[in-house]
Amino acid sequence: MRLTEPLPSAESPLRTISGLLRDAHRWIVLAHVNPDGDTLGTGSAFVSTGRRLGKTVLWGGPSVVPEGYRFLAGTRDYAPDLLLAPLSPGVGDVVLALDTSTRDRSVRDLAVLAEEVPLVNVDHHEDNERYGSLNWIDPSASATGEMGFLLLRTLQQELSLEAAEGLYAAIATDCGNFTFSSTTARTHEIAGALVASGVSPERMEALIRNNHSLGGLHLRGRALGRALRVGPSAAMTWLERRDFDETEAEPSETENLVNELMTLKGVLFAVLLTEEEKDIRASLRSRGLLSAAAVARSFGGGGHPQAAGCRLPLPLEAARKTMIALLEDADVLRPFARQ
Ligand SMILES: [Mn+2]
Repeated sequence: MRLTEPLPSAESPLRTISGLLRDAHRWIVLAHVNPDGDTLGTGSAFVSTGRRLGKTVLWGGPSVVPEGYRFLAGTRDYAPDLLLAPLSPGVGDVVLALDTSTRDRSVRDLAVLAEEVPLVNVDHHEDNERYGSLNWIDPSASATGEMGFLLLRTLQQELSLEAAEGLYAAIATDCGNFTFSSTTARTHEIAGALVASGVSPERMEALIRNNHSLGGLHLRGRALGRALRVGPSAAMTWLERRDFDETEAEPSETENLVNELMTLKGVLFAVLLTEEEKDIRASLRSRGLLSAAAVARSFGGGGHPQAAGCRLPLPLEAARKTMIALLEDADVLRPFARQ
């Protein structure tokens, strides 16, 4: 396929990274904590392509793969609670961190890597800490999957169907099925190339979205039933620990739930608070002037301007009050001016 945008130039990290991957004997592919479709879909594509290229490929991260993503190739060998030290990384190995903006979101012992082992950090989060020995950060990419496509295509002309499905899952989940403002012509061109190579959008939709448990549906119902408007243009809801216990829903059932709040007319900012064992996890979405990433950062979190997350070391009630106080400030919630 022909991309209308030029391929990155020779100085691009793309060429250096693909050279490293080609020369390495073993790839260690890392996903971030609480993995989502982007880190897992992109990882899956690297795992299957690496194996076809004759590499030894290990894949893992700090958490388990949520039930809903187990359709991705290679997830059966995914190592949860992965540590690098027992793998004795050395010359001939490459460690690839995908979609992981900070060291904290990766495996616990990332620091054990010796200087001769390249740590390649491929990500599209603007606030990426550039902790790799090689960093390719492209905030214009709607998903790390877009970058994965460009990388893998330099390594292998024809992607396998399972690799193409992984990349499609990564992109479709991270750009809200091609509806978020991060979606560009390049996003569609890459998705188009993946469809041309055999990916069925209908099959992917069924695998990705139509896989909730009844408990998960009830859990979402509880959150939606509590939704409230805050100030002129924000919405908020929350889930308590007992909601998970009583519905027997997996924590991953809340993925994308916060986006439901954005379907309320006039809502420019949405917050989902989830009570966890030690603190409250906040998922933030924005399509106004108030950056979700800026709010997340003010609580020690991070993300993208339109989608971000953080943790509040507070009881649920206090977390709710904190967020309401912040969102009642109407000034920061005006919509983007039309260009
Ligand atoms: Mn991502």
